[in-house]
Amino acid sequence: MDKVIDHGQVAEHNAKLQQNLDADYAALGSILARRGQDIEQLTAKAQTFAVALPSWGVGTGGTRFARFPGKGEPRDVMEKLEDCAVIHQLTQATPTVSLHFPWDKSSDPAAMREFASKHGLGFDTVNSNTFQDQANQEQTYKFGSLTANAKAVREQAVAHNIECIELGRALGSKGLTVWVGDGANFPGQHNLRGALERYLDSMRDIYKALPADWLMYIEHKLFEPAFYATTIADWGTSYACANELGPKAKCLVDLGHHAPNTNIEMIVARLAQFGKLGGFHFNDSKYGDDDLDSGSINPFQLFLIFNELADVAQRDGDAFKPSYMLDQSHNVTDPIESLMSSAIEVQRSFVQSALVDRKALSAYQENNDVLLAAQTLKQAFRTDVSPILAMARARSGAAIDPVACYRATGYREKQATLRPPKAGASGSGIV
Ligand SMILES: [Mn+2]
Repeated sequence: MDKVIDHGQVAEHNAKLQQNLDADYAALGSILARRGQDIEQLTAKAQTFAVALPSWGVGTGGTRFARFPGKGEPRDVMEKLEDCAVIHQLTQATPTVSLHFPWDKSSDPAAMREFASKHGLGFDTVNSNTFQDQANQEQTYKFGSLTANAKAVREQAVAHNIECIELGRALGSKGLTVWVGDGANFPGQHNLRGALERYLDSMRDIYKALPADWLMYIEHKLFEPAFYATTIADWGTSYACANELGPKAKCLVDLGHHAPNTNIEMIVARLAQFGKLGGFHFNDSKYGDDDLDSGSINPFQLFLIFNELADVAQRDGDAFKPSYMLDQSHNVTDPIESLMSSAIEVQRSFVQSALVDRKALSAYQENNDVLLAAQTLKQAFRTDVSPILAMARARSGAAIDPVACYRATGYREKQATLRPPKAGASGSGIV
């Protein structure tokens, strides 16, 4: 398999760190053994973890105010795939890429498939975009897309989503994520119930076009760009719509798309209980939809979400396979470094959730031993599983310290020469 980074450079980097890692791993192994946990099992589990990369995340995202692009950013979808290949090579935790159309529309999908498979990458769910107008587009989405009053606008938005399914099919994707910014900025702007009725009518047309083995993910978001009433604002609306549409429609939870202090792990539990939890867009936020790096603000929340997922896995076994994707905007960091660190943070929560003694937790809950129930979770969360994550990477051929290894390769500096800025480079917005 081709590598973007020379394999020898990764091996050289790992050789320098292996001895210290072995010592840290042995020390953690003894701590876990005293708790009756087998570090080897946890490492094997860590090696199974996978989260999809957003193609739009490898470029600087920017905010509503400005965008300050970095050097050597990808200018088209093939260069985005190249950066994704670096992230996967150094972490072995990101084997798929989620594309966004029309940003990633290519005249040569065969070349994309070939590059991806040569670098061990596959294609995750595809994302449609009816939240901005494209050049030469007939109808405008200024007053909505799937919910618009005008039939011609709705038809254009539906046709775009169906085209996304076709583009995804050609690449081996198995799902379509639909997020719309539709809503109202003023009371009275539109009929609240009418907008949702039109949304459902449009979504039914898209649903009909889903291949048999595809899922449709409904992504809700509290606000922005509609600041008064967003049509799909919350998990309740998302759940009701997924139910209306049918078994191939599921709900997608983007961590940043909630009001501050919302109990997101409880939303996860509810959606899982009723069979509608489809997947996640991981990121973090302090105020609104900040799209900060996963686990950078509230790592305990991320852990508690994975604790709920571990509970579901215990009940339903391997049948439960939610889709995991990072969805972040990188404004002041190198996007490759942020995505590698974030993939590892999500993987960290995944491994920490496996440390929870579920039998003990159930017993404490049964006996109303509140303190020890809470401490059972806290003990797992406080355990530094970094040596497990690093060992999983070393054994999978990735880098023990991905950011340090990446910096040592000089990849970004090289791209700054190879990728001079060009007009009309593809977008890297956020959703
Ligand atoms: Mn999202």
